Amino acid sequence: MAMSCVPEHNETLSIVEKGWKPFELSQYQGFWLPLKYFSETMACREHFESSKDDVILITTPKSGTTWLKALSFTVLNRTRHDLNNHPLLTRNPHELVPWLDLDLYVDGKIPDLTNLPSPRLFFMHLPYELLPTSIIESNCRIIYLCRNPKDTFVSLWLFLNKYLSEDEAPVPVEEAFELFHRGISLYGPFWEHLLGYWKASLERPERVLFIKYEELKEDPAFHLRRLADFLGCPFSDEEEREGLVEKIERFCSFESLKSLEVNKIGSTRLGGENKNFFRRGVVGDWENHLTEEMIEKLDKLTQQKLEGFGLTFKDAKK
Ligand code: PAP
Repeated sequence: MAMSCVPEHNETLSIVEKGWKPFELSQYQGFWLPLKYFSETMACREHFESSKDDVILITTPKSGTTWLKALSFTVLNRTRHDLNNHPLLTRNPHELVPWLDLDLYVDGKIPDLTNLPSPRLFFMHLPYELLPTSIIESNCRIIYLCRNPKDTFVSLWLFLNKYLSEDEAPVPVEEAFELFHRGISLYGPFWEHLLGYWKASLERPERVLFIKYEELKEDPAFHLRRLADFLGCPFSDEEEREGLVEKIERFCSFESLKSLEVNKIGSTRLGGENKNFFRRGVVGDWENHLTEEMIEKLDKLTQQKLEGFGLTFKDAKK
C-alpha cells in the first residue's frame, strides 16, 4: 500500500531561483533541484530500497537520456523482446524506463517496487552526492551519460522554452546562458554533476559506467558492447554473427526513433511532448546558437573546472 510521506525540508530551501522558466529551482546541498518535485525527490532519497541487481541510468538533463533509455532497455531485454515486435515501436522510451523519484514517488508517496521484474531499470537526474544512500550501499550498477556543456545548454534552453505557455515570453539565450554559466540549471551546477560521477567511475569502474554523448555518437556499436558487458549480459558469438549489435544501433538511432508514430504524438507523464525529445541529435549544434563570447566563456569555465580531473569533450561539429 502506498504510504504518504511529506518531508520537512523546507527550511533547507533558502534560495529559490525563478529565472530558469518554467521550473523554479531551489538550492539543496549545493545543487539546483526543481522545487515542484522536491517531495518526490526527498521521499525517494529517504525510502528507496535498492537491490544489487538494479540498474540506474543517470544523466544531466539533455545529454541523451531518451537515447540511453532506449539502448539500455533494448540490450537488457533482448531475449524477451524481438526487434520486430518491440515495446519501443509503440511506447516512448520515457514510458519504458521510469524516472525513479519523479514518476514513482508522486507527491511524496512511497510506492511498492518489490514486485518489478529483476533487474529493475530506473532513471534519475540526481547528482551523485544526493543519490539515495541505498543506491550506493547496494552496490548496484549505475550508467551515467553526459554531453559537452555547449550542446547540453542549447538543448536545455530550447527544450525548456517549449514548456512555456503561449502567454509567456521565451527566455532569451543571454539570460539562460548567464544562469547556466553561474551553475544555476536543472540539477546543476553542470560541472559538479559530471565530476561526482566521473570520480565514482574511476573509483568503482565495475559499478559506475561513464559515457559521453559524443563518443556514443561516434561509435554506437562499441558502446553497445561496453554497455552489455557492464550489465553482465555480453553479446554472444551467435548474436554477433547475426549482427544484433548493429541492428540495435539502427533500431535506437535518432532517425529511427524520431520517425515512429508514437514519438510524434503524445506526452510523457510530466508533460513533455514526445516529439520535443527528438530535435537534431547531433554534436556541435551550439555553433548555430551561441555567440563567440558565450563559446569562449563556457570553454574557459569548463577547462577550469574539468581539466585537472582529465575530463574533456570532443565537441566540434563533424
Ligand atoms: P531529457 O534529459 O530531458 O530526458 P534528453 O533525451 O537527454 O532529454 O535530450 C534530448 C536530446 O537528445 C536532444 O538533443 P538536441 O536538442 O541537441 O537535438 C535529442 O535530439 C537527442 N536525442 C534523442 N534521441 C536521440 C538518439 N536516438 N540519438 C541521438 N540523440 C538523441
